[in-house]
Amino acid sequence: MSMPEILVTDPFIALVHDGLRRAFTTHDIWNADDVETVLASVAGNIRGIACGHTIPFNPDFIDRFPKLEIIANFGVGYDNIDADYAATRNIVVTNTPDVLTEEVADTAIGLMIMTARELSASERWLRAGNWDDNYPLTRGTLRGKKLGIFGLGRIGKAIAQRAEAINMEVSYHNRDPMSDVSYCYFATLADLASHCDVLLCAAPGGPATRHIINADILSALGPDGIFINIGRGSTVDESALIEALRDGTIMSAGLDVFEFEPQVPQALIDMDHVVLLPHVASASQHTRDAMGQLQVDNLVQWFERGKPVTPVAETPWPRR
Ligand code: NAP
Ligand code: 8YV
Repeated sequence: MSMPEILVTDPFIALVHDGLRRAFTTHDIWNADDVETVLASVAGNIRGIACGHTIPFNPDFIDRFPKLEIIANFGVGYDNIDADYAATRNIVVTNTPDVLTEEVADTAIGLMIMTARELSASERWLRAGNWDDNYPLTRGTLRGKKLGIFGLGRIGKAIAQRAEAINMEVSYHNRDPMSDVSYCYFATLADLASHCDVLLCAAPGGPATRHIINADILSALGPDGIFINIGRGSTVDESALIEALRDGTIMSAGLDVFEFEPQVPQALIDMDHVVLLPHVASASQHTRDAMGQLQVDNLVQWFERGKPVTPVAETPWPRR
């Protein structure tokens, strides 16, 4: 029997490519000289796609694959995929939840401490041979500070647990309050920002959250406020953030994600009081292997047993 044909859109870790090649006939476009030529010859036979964040899966792109059954994303965030449209075509979308939660939460806490205590800048100071002059005492501290989490989901909750362990008071904003936590809930992001000292975004991207962190929210956070983003860059109006950092509307920011990755505005790079990471929150070998295995498992389970492991909410399994 012939193996199902799978399109591979991104340069994944070896574990993913090896796992896919064992089970499927794979067509790679991430390294193709002419992607259009590859797509023209194989799109009609493609039944599954292994994707990352490089291609937007909008209706036009999805419709190029008439036999498509499943889109398996590498990552828990899938704002790159129009999952509502995929549902109308009976295509299952899968992501990689849970296996990265603890790693991302560790990174979020690390980024928050780095930002409040200027650890990147003080290391640059040492490397520049300046130890003879004491590094200036930091204005920022987490002592006695309140953490406001925008997006208290799997990752947000793991961050909250860690924040409690370092004695921060935690509150949050989601669209709806959660019944299984005792943290203070704010029905609006503006009220959360006014209440907290550190505003941390662990929310998904997509149209519902685009630019939700704007000049008004940053102004509500205030001149002693710190903004941390581990969620998605699209949630922030990056121009408004740059302005707020320039004019002291907020004190500082720690960013793992950006609006137009991999581009990082020069204005941010030129600022010494912000901490900038290249979207590495889940990027340990351990966690990326677990994500990759789950992506492969979703495709294999679908074609062997007709049952995805981790379908997203828009394309539940069994189908409604
Ligand atoms: P999750 O469990 O689905 O949590 C998302 C939370 O955001 C939920 O509590 C949800 O609550 C809230 N939310 C969603 N839309 C909202 C809106 N419009 N307004 C207010 N709250 C909203 O997802 P997760 O596993 O924690 O992952 C969260 C996100 O982290 C991912 O989508 C991804 O973008 C990002 N991420 C980044 C990295 C990185 O490398 N930096 C790594 C992994 C994940 P309600 O539904 O009640 O509103
Ligand atoms: C990955 C992420 O860096 O899971 C997510 O949503 O943003 C990260 O874990 C990304 O998916 C790999 O490109």
